[in-house]
Amino acid sequence: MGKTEDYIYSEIRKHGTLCFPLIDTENPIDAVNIAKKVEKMGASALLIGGSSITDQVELSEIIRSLKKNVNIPVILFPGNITGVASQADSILFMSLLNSENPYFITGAQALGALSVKKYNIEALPTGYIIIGEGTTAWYVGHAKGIPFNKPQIAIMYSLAAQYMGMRFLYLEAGSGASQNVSPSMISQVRKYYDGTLIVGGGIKNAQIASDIAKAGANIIVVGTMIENEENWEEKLSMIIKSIGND
Ligand code: 1GP
Repeated sequence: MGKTEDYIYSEIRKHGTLCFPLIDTENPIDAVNIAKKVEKMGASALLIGGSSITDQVELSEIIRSLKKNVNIPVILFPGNITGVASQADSILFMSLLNSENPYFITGAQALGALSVKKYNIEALPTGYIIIGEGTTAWYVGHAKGIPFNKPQIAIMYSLAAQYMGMRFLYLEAGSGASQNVSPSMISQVRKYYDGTLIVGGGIKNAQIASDIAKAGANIIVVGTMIENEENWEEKLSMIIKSIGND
């Protein structure tokens, strides 16, 4: 097991549910500033990614400056092979399990694997499941979105992920989703899936975050709220306080 994975488990033991802010890489100066702030607030790691990354050289530069300025791990969250960049500590090495296009299940993974090896990035084996429809991740990933009110289907995919050896499972409502994954679906998946449960999409306040944490998520991901809300610092700080046990 690699260094980031060990660190994540030890953080979960210490603090309960963790927050991984998703950093927008379009604006490098902002990325470093935001990273410094979220680290101070108690974020446990940074996720770097999105479906619109096209410039891997620029992405590596941003990660290099993030690494100079923060101590928490920088984890890639790739939407495609262009999301694999040097300098990162680790990568959510994801298979979009409910995609209808094999490219997003194993194709991109095969194309990106040698870069992960070459850059010596720690791979975190992750099953990625998209809940609902209409978001960018759903569209780009050709996902057959699991209806929000069908927890049984989410359970089936989650168990399949576990039996295939995926130690992380990401329940994704999609960036900026109007509806987050429901605490009820999360708690039902939690009863079956033994690994580390990540939940993201539409988490924009402490109430939602706390309900999701209580339902059994180990990690919550917050992206759009940081980009869109003027008082994001106050809100993120409340989110982090609401999910942890310290
Ligand atoms: C998107 O789950 C992440 O992949 C974060 O979603 O942008 O809605 O916070 P938001």
